[in-house]
Amino acid sequence: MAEQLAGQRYKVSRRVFLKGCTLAATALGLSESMVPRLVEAAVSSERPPVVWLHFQECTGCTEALLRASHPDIGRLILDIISLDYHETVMAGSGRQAEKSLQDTLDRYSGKFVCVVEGAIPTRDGGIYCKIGGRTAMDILAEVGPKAAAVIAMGTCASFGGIQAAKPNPTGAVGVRELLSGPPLINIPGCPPNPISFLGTVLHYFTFKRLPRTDQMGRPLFAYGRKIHDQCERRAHFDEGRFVEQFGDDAHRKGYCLYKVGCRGPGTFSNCPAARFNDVDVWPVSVGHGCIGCTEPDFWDAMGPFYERLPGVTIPGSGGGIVHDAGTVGKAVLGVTAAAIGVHAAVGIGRKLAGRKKEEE
Ligand code: FSX
Ligand code: SF4
Ligand code: F3S
Repeated sequence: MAEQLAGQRYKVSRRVFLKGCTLAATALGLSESMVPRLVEAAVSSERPPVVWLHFQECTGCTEALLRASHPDIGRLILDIISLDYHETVMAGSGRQAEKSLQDTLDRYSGKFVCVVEGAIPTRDGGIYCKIGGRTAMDILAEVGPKAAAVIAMGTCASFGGIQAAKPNPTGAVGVRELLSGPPLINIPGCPPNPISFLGTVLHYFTFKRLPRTDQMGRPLFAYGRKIHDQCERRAHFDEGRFVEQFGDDAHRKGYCLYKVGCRGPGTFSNCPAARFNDVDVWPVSVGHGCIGCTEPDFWDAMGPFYERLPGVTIPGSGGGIVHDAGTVGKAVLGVTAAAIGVHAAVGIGRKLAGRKKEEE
């Protein structure tokens, strides 16, 4: 297996391969003993090809994946998925690109995975997003039903995103509004965390089905818990220590950002545990509140972003403490366990990286 991993077909090293699979297994909540199964599925010749469609979006989802300063994770994803069509990274263009899409649809009908990035404008016959002379609506209507599974990558493809913000001039919608038939999963976030995508893909390759989801179609492994219940500033919230203004003393001390607009109490995502990039940060850790980018209609529903999220009881505000001490204790323990889980995986990756350097 080691030779095979480091071998001809894969551009990433065995170390990166194992690190990525370990990270994905941890994010999925699988035990370390499952890593070999994920690796086996990732190197299998039976992996379905992937067709990656770009519609109405900023390409931030692909950028986040490719420029993750976990650069290895981006490379690993491109290695694991057999990418037959992706308008941003493919070498072909024009008619050649369109032909490669048609060839994939002909050869792998019912077998490929379709990833959609971006919303689909539906007003005026869908004319606000056209590729190769065809509307995004037409392309999705042709490609989507032929896919074995569809992954809506990012908040735009999941729920319409900023394009769908009021007054939604182009009639932008997410994939689920237009497509029924193949199993569909949403990986929201603007942009989403590459780990959530990697975990979903490896789950699909390994178990031949998409992971379990919530009512919004988001995988529970990544979107099953509130940001607020995993946040490292939660103790400050519970003790009533808040930033009142950006730049004040409380801000410098790292207190809770709820009063300056943090949407963590109303947002479901794994950001505090998965974090972004090799420098291990996420919005709250660098001093800005969560703006709820994984939630449907967040541009409208979560704003104004710098005012308090309504409907949250603040400890010591006269409304009583939100949880009793036991519940808080369990929540904090849960947070710590989740954070340790993912960071242990990152640690394993780093140790492997260190060992590799020593060997070199
Ligand atoms: Fe949307 Fe993705 Fe936000 Fe951008 O492609 S989720 S605008 S980061 O890029 O679709
Ligand atoms: Fe963290 Fe925001 Fe919750 Fe405060 S309100 S504990 S900063 S998620
Ligand atoms: Fe988005 Fe909030 Fe995470 S803004 S990136 S869901 S911390």
